[in-house]
Amino acid sequence: MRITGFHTTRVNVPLAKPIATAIHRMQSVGCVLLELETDQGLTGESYVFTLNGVRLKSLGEMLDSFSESVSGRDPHDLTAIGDEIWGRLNPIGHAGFGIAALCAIDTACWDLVGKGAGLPLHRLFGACRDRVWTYASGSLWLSQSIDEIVSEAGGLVDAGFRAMKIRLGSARIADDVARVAAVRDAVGPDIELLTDANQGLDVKHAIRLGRELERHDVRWFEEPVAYNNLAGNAEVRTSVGMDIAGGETEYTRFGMKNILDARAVDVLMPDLQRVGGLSEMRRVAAIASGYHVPVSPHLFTEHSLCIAGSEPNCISLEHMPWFSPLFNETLEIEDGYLLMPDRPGVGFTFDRQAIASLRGH
Ligand code: SMN
Ligand code: MG
Repeated sequence: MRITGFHTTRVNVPLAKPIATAIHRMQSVGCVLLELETDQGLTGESYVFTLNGVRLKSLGEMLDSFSESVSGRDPHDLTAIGDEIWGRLNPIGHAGFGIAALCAIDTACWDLVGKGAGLPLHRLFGACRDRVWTYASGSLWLSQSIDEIVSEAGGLVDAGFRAMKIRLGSARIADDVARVAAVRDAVGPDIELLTDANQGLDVKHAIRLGRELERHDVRWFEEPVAYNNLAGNAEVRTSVGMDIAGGETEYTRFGMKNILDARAVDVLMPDLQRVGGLSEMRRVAAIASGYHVPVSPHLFTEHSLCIAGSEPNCISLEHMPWFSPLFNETLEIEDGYLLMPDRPGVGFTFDRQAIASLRGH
C-alpha cells in the first residue's frame, strides 16, 4: 500500500453552549482533519484541534509541513515514518503543534493499517475487552449554576451514563463542595462522581478541598494544581484519600515518565494529541503498567477506544461529545460502558456532508 495523497481540512465545530473551567473559556473546537489517500482506494483519517480554533492556521501549517515525510510511503512503515518525524522535530521540540502533527500522521497510518487488514484496531493490537467504563465529561461546567448542573446530571443518568465529571476550581472551597454535594444528592450513591480542578488551585487549597470531598465519595480529583508542579501534585496525592488523576497537559512518553517517577498521580490521563498518536499512547500505557498505574485517556473518545480495548491497565475513557459531529458513526453507551466498534481501523469515519457545512464556520 502506498500513500498517494495528503489532504488537510480546517473546520470549526461549535459547542452546544459556551463553557468555562478554572482556566478555559470555550465556545468551539477548531479541528484540522487529515486524510491520507492510498493507491488501494483506502483513506486513513485522523484529526487534531485547538480550543476555540485559535492558531488553527498554524496547526494546519505544521501538519502540512510533514507531508513530504509521508507521501509515497507504505503506512505499514508507520514506526519508521514516526521516527523520521521525531528526528525532524528535534530542533523545534517534542511538544506543542509539532507533536500534534506526529499524532495526526501516526493515527491516520494506523487507521489505514486496520482498514487494510479489515480489522478494528483494538483487535489488531490484541484485544483484551469489548467494552470500557466511561464517564460523561461534556457537562457540569464551572460556568453553570448548581441548579443547572443538578438538572444536567439527571439527564446524563437517563442517557445511560453511570459516571460523570464535575469541573471545580471555585475561589471558595465551600462553593466547590456545594456543587459536588448537590450532584451527589441528585444522582444517589450508585453513580460515580469525578472532579477536575483544571490546575486552578494551590497545594494547600487543594488538600483542604480534597479532604472535604472525601465525604461525597469522589472517584478522583483531577489536576488539582499546576500540571508542571509535580511535587505539589504528589503532596496533594499523599494528603487526600481519593485518587489523583492527571497527565493531559504533558507530552510524549518522556513527559508521562516524569509524572510517574514523581509519584504525582494515581491515574495517568494521556491525551492522544499531546502524547503523539496511537503508537506513543500504546508505549505510555505499557510504561504506566510497569509502575502499576492505570491509564484513562483524555478527550479523543472515538480514537482512544482501540487503546481501551487492547491495554489491560486502561480503566476508563472520558466521554466528550464535542467531536461527534465530525463522524458518520456514533459512540454506543450501554449501562455505563462504551462498546468497542466492530468496524475496521479506528471505526469512525468523517461525515463529509457535515464537514462541508462546518467549513469556515
Ligand atoms: C478539559 C480539557 C480541555 C478543555 C476543557 C476541559 C478537561 C478534561 O481538563 O479533562 O476534559
Ligand atoms: Mg482534565
